[in-house]
Amino acid sequence: MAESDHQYGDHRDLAVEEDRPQLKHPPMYKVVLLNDDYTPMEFVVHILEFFFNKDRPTATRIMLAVHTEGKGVAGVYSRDVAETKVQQVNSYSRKHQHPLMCAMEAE
Ligand code: TYC
Repeated sequence: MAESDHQYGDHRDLAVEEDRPQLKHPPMYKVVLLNDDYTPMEFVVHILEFFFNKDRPTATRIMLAVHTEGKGVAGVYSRDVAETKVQQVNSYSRKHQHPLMCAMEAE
């Protein structure tokens, strides 16, 4: 036992477990496109390519899924990125006078 342990006793019998840091992954958000009757299919494909980096076959598949099922996931992002995508897509659609709606949902 070390000389310095005399005052408080030594702790060689103490079981110490490392505190595990309580880290959580940040929540992710789905960015969804909603169907409507007026936005041209080609415009939706362009949105998926330009804002969501999809290749043309993938963009076409997602657009058709939204068209037939009512909505579909364009991508999954952190909150800030999802918010920015939604804003960009909605203002771009309005600028081109299309009613396309983009929204986010917690995963
Ligand atoms: N339903 C539209 C049409 O028939 C196409 C469309 C697809 C619109 C997906 C919006 O998110 C959308 N022209």
